[in-house]
Amino acid sequence: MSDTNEYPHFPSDCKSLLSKYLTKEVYTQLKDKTTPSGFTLDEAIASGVQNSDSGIGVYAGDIESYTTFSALFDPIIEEYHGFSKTDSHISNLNPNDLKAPNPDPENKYIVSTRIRVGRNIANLPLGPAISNEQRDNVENQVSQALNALEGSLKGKYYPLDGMSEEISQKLISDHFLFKAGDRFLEAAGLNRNWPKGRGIYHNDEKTFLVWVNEEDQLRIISMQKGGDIKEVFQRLTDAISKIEEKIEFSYSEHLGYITSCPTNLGTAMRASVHIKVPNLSKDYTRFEEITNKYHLQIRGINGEHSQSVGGIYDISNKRRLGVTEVQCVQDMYDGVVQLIKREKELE
Ligand code: ADP
Ligand code: CIR
Repeated sequence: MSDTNEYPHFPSDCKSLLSKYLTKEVYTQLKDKTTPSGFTLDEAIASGVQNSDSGIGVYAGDIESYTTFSALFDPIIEEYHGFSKTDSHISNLNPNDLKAPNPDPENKYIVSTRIRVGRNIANLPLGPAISNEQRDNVENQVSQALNALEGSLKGKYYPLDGMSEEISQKLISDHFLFKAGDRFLEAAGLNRNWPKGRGIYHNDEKTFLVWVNEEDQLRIISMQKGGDIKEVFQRLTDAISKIEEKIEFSYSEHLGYITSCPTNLGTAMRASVHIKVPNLSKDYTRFEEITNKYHLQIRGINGEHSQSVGGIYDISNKRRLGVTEVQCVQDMYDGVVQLIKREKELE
């Protein structure tokens, strides 16, 4: 991890929000501050300094990073989320408020639906600043809570440490498990002591999964084939409330659920479909017109920073903070309805 205490160099083609908002003045103002878990500005910016192709480029080491380094985080949060430092976040995880009849009952366009939230445990550092011992304690606490789940959420926790290469590769290519060695997370200190303390919990059908100690301490995931978005949301909200009976999550009135990457603050939710739009995606400008209008992000189908394969894209909500969970899923749903409509017109 770089810890230079000197204003970093950003190449002239660097477009990250870090390079935009880390002025020399802001750097000088913040460079000698530390949070209660000992996290520094140089650590917070290491990912964007080492990866000049970052979109954002910063990570928080603890909840206090967002206040200690607010001169940097506030404008980044404001630009990404359109959420100002005096706004408050509101949560709504009630699936009855979601209007989302299956937009593709014949399974022609939507390959699969996945909704995840990030969560971190209250009163502990986030991944970039957590100690090895604290990370192992998170793993114990979370795996115990998960192993006690019953009914359709019942499953098993599989630690990454000791998992065969064959099994982990299969879980990754089937879209169930996170990849190892992400360079953005590496530079942020999130891969320290890998693979210890990391793992995945899932039920037998692999419709409910929890990643442990990746970018966030928990990534709670509900997914299945096809486009029944409401069913996926219902399963997720049910799982979240069961886990919350055992574990208190880090939450603030202002920023909602606290996550290591500022793009995930608030709901920490990414609701996505893998959708086949081979015709529409040929006209990328038109494709982006629709995704921008509905506040959606386009990713490739093998996770963030990957490419599309066969005209299939990962489409998800971009807004997460200052909007409710129901609204995040509604954004994705409403945009997907339009994408399907447009794709049909082009067939
Ligand atoms: P995150 O969702 O945590 O932001 P990624 O973009 O890296 O992270 O995606 C994690 C994994 O989830 C990847 O393997 C990706 O292909 C898979 N995934 C995302 N959305 C879907 C979906 N709708 N259907 C199937 N797999 C998905
Ligand atoms: C970046 O800055 O590009 C990485 N740290 C990932 C940021 C979150 N992802 C996103 O908004 N697409």
